[in-house]
Amino acid sequence: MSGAVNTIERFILENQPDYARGEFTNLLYDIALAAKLIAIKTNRAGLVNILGEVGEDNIQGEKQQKLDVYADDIIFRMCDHTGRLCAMASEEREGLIEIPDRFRKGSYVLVYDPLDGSSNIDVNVSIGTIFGIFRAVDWDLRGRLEDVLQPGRNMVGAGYVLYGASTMLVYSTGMGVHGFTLNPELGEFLLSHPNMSLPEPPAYYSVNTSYYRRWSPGVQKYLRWLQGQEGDDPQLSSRYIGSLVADFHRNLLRGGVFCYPSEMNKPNGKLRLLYEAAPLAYLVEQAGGYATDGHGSVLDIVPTSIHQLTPLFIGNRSLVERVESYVAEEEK
Ligand code: FDP
Repeated sequence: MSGAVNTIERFILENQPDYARGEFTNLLYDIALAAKLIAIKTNRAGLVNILGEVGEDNIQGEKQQKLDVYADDIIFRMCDHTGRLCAMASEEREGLIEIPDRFRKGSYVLVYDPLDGSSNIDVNVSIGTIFGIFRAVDWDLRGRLEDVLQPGRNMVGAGYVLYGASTMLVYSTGMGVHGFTLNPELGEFLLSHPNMSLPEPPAYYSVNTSYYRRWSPGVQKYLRWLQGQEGDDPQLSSRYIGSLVADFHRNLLRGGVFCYPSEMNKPNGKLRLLYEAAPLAYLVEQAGGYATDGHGSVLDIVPTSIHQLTPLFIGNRSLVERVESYVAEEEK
């Protein structure tokens, strides 16, 4: 074999700043290990169903867990006792997740969606985990709500894991976006996509067009522009999986825009700001792109609650900025 094998552990270690104490680096390892455990389970999703439905006992007499609950539990248990975090927030849990009193607390905060795209789990379509990392607001105190309610702009790292034809972990700590593919024989994430950036010209737009009638006139006009009906044709093709991580990943590799706009009866759309939109907005900026809620950068929105929703348009800057101008035009 020629050349060095660049594992995620090696890459993270080699890229940590000289002053690093290892706390942040080790947190990334913890997430990578949780991702491997979740990947093992998602790869067996069909088999698990054959062996027993959710809610029934499996052959060991244990209760079968839903995959998203399982993924949440793995991440929580991987991170609760390490002394690296002072708080967490998860899509699967209502309130702030405090570090149990019996454990030392750390100075970082983890927000995560353990298994995004849950409607795709049972049909063997790609799903993913999304995460974002903040520094605690006050390092001396145990975790408080204000530690998680920070704008995406304050993130010190973010990433996702895609459980697809292969498992990939893509992350950034503010020095570019790097992708690793899980080698199942080695059980290691290997560097496969260094320095990812959104290609130009972009190839795709991704949106659930069946909601067209529920959008504002500005967003409807934007869709027509994406389709080349408004002149200045961006020459895009359409792809929509309906799994945010998978749609985002494809567009990161090929160039494009993913949209989940607000709707007449859903003024803030469907996606969650803190642990879905903001981490991907952080990544997309690192890859040279942009994410907006239609009015301004998603990274500047200060959350007021853990499960807050936001409209999302994310991808190549040239495509995303156009929606802001159409929305501004309609609001004049
Ligand atoms: P899901 O409902 O399957 O969990 O985050 C929610 C999400 O998936 C995203 O992954 C996905 O992009 C979106 O919802 C799909 O929503 P629609 O079915 O309304 O298009």
